[in-house]
Amino acid sequence: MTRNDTLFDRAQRSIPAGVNSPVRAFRSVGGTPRFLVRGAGCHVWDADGTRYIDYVGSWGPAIVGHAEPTVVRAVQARAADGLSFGAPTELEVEMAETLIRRLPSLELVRLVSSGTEATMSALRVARGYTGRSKIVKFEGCYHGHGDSLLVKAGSGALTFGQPSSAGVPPAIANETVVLPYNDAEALRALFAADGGAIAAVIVEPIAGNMNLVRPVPGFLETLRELCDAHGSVLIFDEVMTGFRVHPQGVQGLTGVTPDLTTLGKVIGGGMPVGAFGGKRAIMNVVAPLGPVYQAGTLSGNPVAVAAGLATLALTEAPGFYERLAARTRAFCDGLVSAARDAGVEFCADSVGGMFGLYFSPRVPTSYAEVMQGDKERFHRFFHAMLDAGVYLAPSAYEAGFVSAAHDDDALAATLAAARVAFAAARG
Ligand code: KE4
Repeated sequence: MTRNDTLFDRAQRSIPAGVNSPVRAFRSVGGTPRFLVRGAGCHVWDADGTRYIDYVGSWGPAIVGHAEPTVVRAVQARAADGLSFGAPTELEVEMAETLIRRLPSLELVRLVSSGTEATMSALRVARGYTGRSKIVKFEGCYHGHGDSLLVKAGSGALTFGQPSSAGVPPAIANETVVLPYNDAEALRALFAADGGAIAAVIVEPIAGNMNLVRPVPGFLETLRELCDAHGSVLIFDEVMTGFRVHPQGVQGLTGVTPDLTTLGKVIGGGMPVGAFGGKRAIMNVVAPLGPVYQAGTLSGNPVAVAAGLATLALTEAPGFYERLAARTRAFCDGLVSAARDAGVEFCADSVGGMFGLYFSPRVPTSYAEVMQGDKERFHRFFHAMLDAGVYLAPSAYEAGFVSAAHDDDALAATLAAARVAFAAARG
């Protein structure tokens, strides 16, 4: 029994499936989850002392690497003055001003403690602002575990084959319309039939929870056009893509401007910070300004915000995003070359510091195409890479992440491991 095995047995006696978030349980890839004890730069260590090159990065937050010294010092200094007050602090004003400065579509923004809180709050704001109830989401997109959004969701829900969760009352689920991602015509038809009843369309503007799936040309523009025509609120869920794929997220990359944006992950740098915001006219409905209630004991928590601000400051270094995108692209190109040499059908895609790996003939543009990928091959590849000291997301339906701390040595070691792992994956 390894330390990981012992800890996993112990954890399952007190925590459902031994984990505090389902995707961590390794249920789809099999085997024992690694109990991580330390991170530094692009590396993490597990309870048995094994070191891994980390391409999960806490599912996106670790964009500057683990235990980055300036981030750690910011947290230590802030914590020394008290952890939380439940009162306004200057630091959360600085965070709000930073987000507004970096995302021009934001006029007012509220901080929360997770991406789930951000998306559930944004939906309530859209419903309160429009007076309508119906929302539209897309199959394979994951927006956290709010009731209205656990309908044909991605990420862990998709990984375990329960895209629509038990426990969501039909009365709530029936207010959520799910369409195929990238299917603009299906959206046109829905709005033609029911546009006046639609409060909001929420979308991952680059999907990362059914693996990485880009919007096809015109898809986001169509969302914008139809929401304008029917008075519906367009919500870009940039919890994963915000400050990850571009200095201004997908809205900066594409020029398509949402009415509301949800954020998380990078803006907390590994500490619990989320945010929702957008047009002042819409955000004016948020309590206590307006009638839409939303609250949080630890919202804007100064220690968490200190980590986020220090992380965001590091991403503003000259050339940060260019270097991150180039490194991520080199990672993908190297894997494609290794797979070709091993005679394995494989492709990869990346946008900024986020990537997708597919055991498929071509990069998928829809949920249906993602589902045609060779999941068993991925599982064999995942474990061969894990055994070689490379920690990938334990699911064929997750995007992966490169950080500013992934250097040439880490990339070379990863590609050396991949040459062996693809041969193992071939089966
Ligand atoms: P959190 O509540 O997990 O902070 O954020 C929910 C969320 C919302 N929107 C998007 C686009 C997201 O990707 C997420 C969370 N992402 C997953 C990873 N695919 C978190 C990992 C997990 O659930 O443990």
